[in-house]
Amino acid sequence: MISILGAGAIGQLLAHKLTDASFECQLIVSDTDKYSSEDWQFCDLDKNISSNQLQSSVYSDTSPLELVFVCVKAPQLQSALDSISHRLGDNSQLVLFQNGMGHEVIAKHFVADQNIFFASNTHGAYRKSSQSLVYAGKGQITVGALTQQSSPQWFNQLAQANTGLAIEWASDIQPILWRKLLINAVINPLTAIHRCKNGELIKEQYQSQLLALIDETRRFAKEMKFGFAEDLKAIILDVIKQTADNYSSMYQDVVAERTTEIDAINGYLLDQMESKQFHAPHHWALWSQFHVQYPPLKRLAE
Ligand code: KPL
Repeated sequence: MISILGAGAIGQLLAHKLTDASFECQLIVSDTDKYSSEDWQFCDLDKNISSNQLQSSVYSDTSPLELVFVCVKAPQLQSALDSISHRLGDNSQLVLFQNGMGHEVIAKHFVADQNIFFASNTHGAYRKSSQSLVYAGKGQITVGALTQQSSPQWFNQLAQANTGLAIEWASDIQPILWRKLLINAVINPLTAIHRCKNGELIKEQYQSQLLALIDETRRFAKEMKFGFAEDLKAIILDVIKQTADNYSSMYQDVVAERTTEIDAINGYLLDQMESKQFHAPHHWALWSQFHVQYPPLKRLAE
């Protein structure tokens, strides 16, 4: 049984795709979440609407959890894992889907190092309402482990199944997580600030800011000696194109007045830039612009 912690856009996308591919899976939702029925709607890439009966369980249930795809956002990671800690045992495995980096520091309090995995997702999806999901851009999911190099059995079963999720294994996940962090650090705050879909970022009015940020990010990636550095502009523009019809996760959070992943993504990046004494005026300007528009105190008052 695959358990999916969090019924946000990516949690629901996984639940639909795994259910369609006949995997036994359940959504683990907070005790306070209210869902009207077991019927969950799905709008696919061709805008066809279907529905699935998705199994769910609340945090406080007692059945043990073996394989957990952790799909809550970075700011909720600690509290969500705290809420299910009574259901985790020595063999429980956590697959962390959060944007940003460094989340193993929290996961290590709950499971052994060899049971921690990371997933880097570039599929785009957003919720139209709590049980209605729009799949808005095909991407892929790359999975890797904190400690081991070879893929576990559950991964092999998933990768071989016809889920349509384009799942791959990476023996070294760190550069993949970095690449995703750098993509998110440009796209997510810009779409939140300009309140637009990913694809609108290439409009003339946003172009100079977008290109300056991409260039600064590319130079940082080069300084970090990432193999993908020279391709970063093409990579980011391609994600914008592939997910043009999507609302980024940060856009969705600011519109719903939820705490965003700005600290886990841009905060982490700026810390790394500072520790390498990398001059990043465009990223600092983006950080300020975001916080002027969405002041932390306002977000704390939620
Ligand atoms: O990861 C994403 C996000 O919104 O967090 C992308 C790939 C940018 C899709 O919107």
